[in-house]
Amino acid sequence: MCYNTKYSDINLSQGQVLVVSIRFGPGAERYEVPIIMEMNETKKVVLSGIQPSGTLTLGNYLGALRNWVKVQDEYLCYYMLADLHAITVRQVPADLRQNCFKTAAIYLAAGIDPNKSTLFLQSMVPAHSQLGWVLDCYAMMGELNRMTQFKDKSARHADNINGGLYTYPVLMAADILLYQADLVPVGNDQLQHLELTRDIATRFNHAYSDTFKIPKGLTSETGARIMSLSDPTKKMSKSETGDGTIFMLDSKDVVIRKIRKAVTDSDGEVRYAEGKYGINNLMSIYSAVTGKTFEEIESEFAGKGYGDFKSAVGEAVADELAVLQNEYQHYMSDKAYINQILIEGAEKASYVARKTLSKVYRKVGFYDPAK
Ligand code: ATP
Ligand code: LTN
Repeated sequence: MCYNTKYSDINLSQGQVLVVSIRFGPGAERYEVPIIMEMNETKKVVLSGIQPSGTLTLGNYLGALRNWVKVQDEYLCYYMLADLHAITVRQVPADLRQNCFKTAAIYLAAGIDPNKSTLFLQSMVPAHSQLGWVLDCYAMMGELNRMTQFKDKSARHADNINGGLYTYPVLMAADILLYQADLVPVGNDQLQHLELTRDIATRFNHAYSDTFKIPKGLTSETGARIMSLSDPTKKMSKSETGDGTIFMLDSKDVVIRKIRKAVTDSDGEVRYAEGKYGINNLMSIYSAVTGKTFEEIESEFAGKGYGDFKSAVGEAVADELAVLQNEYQHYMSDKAYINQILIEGAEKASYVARKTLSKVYRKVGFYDPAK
């Protein structure tokens, strides 16, 4: 039997992979055959990920997620839930499962559009672990010893300094290189890992022949490094408990309260200056959310105290998050939809990742009886 189906309403852009499932078979017995169509790749490729190790923070949003949404039309984007990375720190299994699902809903609520970008769960694409192992053999201990995130996290989790925590940046390199990514939108704290990715890729390309694209970071001017409200010399992070972190799902009251309590100096003047860590941080947040420059913010609050400024920051952040929280509730009530997105996303991602992996396997000399 032959069906001629017109896909006139499917707008497949250059480089996107389309997975079509055809259902056939009598009665309730149905078979699904995925067919993958691929357009010639011309758009630049973007890949990024966030660990689903808790509720995402304002730092994750302003430093990463919001920028992912902005570049979706221009680039061919792969956005991952980095669950393999999350287990480098002990997770409660039920919480990790739930956080994966919730983070997928947050990605969608923030505006990641599965018709434009591939949204997937890292553990569903085995090529990440497979390439990660190969690249472990091309990363030097001296390089890994220099990683500041490893040093920070091993100090914070002194009872669990495991091998995964140490080789974490190599798995991140595998994530990026599998998709031949040109650009990686991340916050400033990840630039050292990105530099290592470039070094590993260059080393591999020199040892064999050109295999990997050498990626570049993509950081935003504002929001690339949001600091903790309770200690503005430290990065705001989802694993910090207490009032220093604003979570994307915090209610308006909580956001306003946390910002009101934010640590500031005693100078009393809203201006961006060396050493005014707390105010600088609030100005960065306000600037990222409202689009106002530091000069505009300084003149808006000239002659006013920190109280007025903090109220304005609180309102602006809460309003931005409220829109997203509404969408989030909507997605959370549609489990089947999210599951379907994750299944399709993993199929599309696997297709692309497998191509790079088999190239790598061939180059390093693994025997393939089929060839
Ligand atoms: P954890 O506390 O579990 O280590 P995290 O909050 O630091 O996590 P990640 O999953 O490591 O978040 O980071 C995901 C993305 O969010 C990365 O691109 C990272 O650069 C960005 N990011 C995280 N925290 C901030 C921050 N405070 N400011 C700007 N960007 C951030
Ligand atoms: N290491 C990142 C999360 C992450 C990532 C990636 C970011 C894992 N794989 C690939 C960009 C590209 C972090 O801890 N912030």
